[in-house]
Amino acid sequence: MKGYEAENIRSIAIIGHGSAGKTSLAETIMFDAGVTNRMGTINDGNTVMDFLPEEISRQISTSSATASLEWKENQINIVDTPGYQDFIADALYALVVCEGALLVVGAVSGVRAQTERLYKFAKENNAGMIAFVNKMDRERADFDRAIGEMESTLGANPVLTQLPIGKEASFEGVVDLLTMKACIYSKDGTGNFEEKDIPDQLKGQADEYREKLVEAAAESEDELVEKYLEEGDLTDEEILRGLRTGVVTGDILPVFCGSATLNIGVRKLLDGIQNMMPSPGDRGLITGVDAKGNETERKVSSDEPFSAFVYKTMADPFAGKLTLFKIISGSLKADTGFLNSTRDTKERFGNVFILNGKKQESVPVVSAGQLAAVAKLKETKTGDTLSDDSAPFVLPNIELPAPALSYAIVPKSKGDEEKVSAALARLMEEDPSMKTSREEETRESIISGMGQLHLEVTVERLKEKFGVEVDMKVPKVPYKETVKRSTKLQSRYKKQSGGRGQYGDVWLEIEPLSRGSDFEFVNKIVGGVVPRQYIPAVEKGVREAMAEGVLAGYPVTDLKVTLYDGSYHAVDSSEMAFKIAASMGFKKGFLDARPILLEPIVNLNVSVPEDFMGAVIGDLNSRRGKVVGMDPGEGEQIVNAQVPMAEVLTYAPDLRSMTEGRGSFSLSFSHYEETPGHLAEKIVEAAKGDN
Ligand SMILES: Nc1nc2c(ncn2[C@@H]2O[C@H](COP(=O)(O)OP(=O)(O)O)[C@@H](O)[C@H]2O)c(=O)[nH]1
Ligand SMILES: [Mg+2]
Repeated sequence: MKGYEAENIRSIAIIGHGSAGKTSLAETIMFDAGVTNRMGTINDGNTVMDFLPEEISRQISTSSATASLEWKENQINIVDTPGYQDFIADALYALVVCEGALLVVGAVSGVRAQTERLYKFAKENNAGMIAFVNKMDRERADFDRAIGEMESTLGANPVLTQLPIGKEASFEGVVDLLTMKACIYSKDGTGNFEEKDIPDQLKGQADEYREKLVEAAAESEDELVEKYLEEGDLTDEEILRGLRTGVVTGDILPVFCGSATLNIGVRKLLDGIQNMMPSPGDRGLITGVDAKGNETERKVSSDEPFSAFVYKTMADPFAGKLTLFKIISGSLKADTGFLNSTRDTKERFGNVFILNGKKQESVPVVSAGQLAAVAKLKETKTGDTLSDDSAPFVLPNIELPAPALSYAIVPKSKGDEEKVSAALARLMEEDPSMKTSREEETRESIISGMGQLHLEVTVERLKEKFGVEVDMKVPKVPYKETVKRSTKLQSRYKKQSGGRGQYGDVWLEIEPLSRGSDFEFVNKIVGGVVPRQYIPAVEKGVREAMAEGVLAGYPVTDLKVTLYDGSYHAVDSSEMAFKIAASMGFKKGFLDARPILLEPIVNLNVSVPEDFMGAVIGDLNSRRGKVVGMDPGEGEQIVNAQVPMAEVLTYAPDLRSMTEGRGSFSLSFSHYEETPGHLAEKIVEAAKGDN
């Protein structure tokens, strides 16, 4: 690959819902551009972009993949992204580094929930967009409906650049509204086409949409509007210029169509990418902060100091770590180093690569606007900014959606705990949307992620890459125990049979405290009836009993224990004896003080389209949830509720099926509340069974 200047580079994130045909389209694009000489398929598991074992076995993309190719005078970089919400992090990072987004919409499926989410994020990132209506060869393909949904659901301004010729099994090509020719593709997958006159039955429609296309081009620039109004037409160059301006400003969404697997319409799409998509410089100045934290700007140009943004990390236990980044400014030579300006550490590396899926091409230098990769960096993570040592520059990282689902993981073979946590740490390097934690209260290792599929794939990766096998379990609820009334008791621990005995004697009062008060220990001993040196042992005995739990093995909270009387033996008393007396006494008193179980309550914010509101609220009621408020959002409602954690451990898949994938939610801990009696009984029973 020769070195291209920024204005001749197009970096495109291919986005859209799962199964729209993004990976297949990427494969065909690479074939048409001569990168490969044979088209792989999803079914055969031999595409360039879906190369991970889990992608081949599941036939879906779980990770983004990058390829660089040459098309006419340009270099086109494509980042094929996963379409499922579970793997959205990769799609979001791709949209940060690509100026352009290619929105793939299935001709049968139309616009889906995930299409909407990704479209919205692409807009927020000022990506210039064009759309490709794919699978025109499929049964029930409906081009017009797909266009209608772009307007109504996405709120986009679709501008047709083509009309499909035929559909379903008889789909054979497109009318190119730019050249006003019919392009009839050969059906052998070569992507070759013949230019013919527009068929009679499409002529009227073609004229109508040609006019709309020229109007849309004219409207994006004042100069073009004037000319169009005066002369009634624009030259081909002017039309392309106008369309490109409309794409860069985000005012229009030019639409192409075809079939990825039959290689129909893809060459025309590549021309469209080259002619209409923004180049890296079209984003204008890039704003970040310098070493002192002051706002500063960079021009996308090789003349500026080096800076780059890391959009992907691939961890391979054998080949080592590969870091993928987009060069914002300056250039980078092989066998040098840079500053990780986010972490303020220097990194060194050998080769600089340009990627085609997992294939690496080593290049001597890369410059502004390029996507490239280096291997074996020590500290760099996805979302970091890299800079020239002498000119630190830091871009903000993106905010990923909060994890939606958690599981406890248990190694299949005992003793693998450390191996598992080391492997998880490595996986987190490449997957910023995965989180791990240790729940001290339930003594479980937890992994949290975007959804069921995400966590299942994570567990698969543990096995594939690191050879550790784990089971996923619904995590335990961190219940707590407390009491509802006060009680007083004496507890005497005495062993006096030969030799030195044991003697400790305490009088304790146990009183409930309000929620969230934790624990208070009060010493009211007067006159040394319990000698001073034994008091800490008494408190320790109580604390140990509390940590172990009395009712069902959950930690005790929200109460006060007062030591108000006792007695001792000059020879037999010891710290140990007082600790045991206190611990036994506490347990006895606790059971006498109307013990209850407390359960964690979470704040749940659910975003749903209006149509699903009723179902979601009804479901929350059946989960013992209380709706505390509703905020109208854009075309949707946000339901704020408080729900017992025990009822929403698997809310992610449930909400998904309840809302056809269109609902999303976030969850945070709120407070503890008494568990209703009948449920508490069951939990106590279950705890007895465990022991
Ligand atoms: N008939 C037909 N099938 C397609 C087309 N594009 C993709 N597919 C099939 O649709 C499925 C999903 O494709 P894939 O490329 O994995 O979609 P992605 O999830 O968007 O990457 C695969 O079985 C493909 O073979 C197309 O244009 N026509
Ligand atoms: Mg895919």
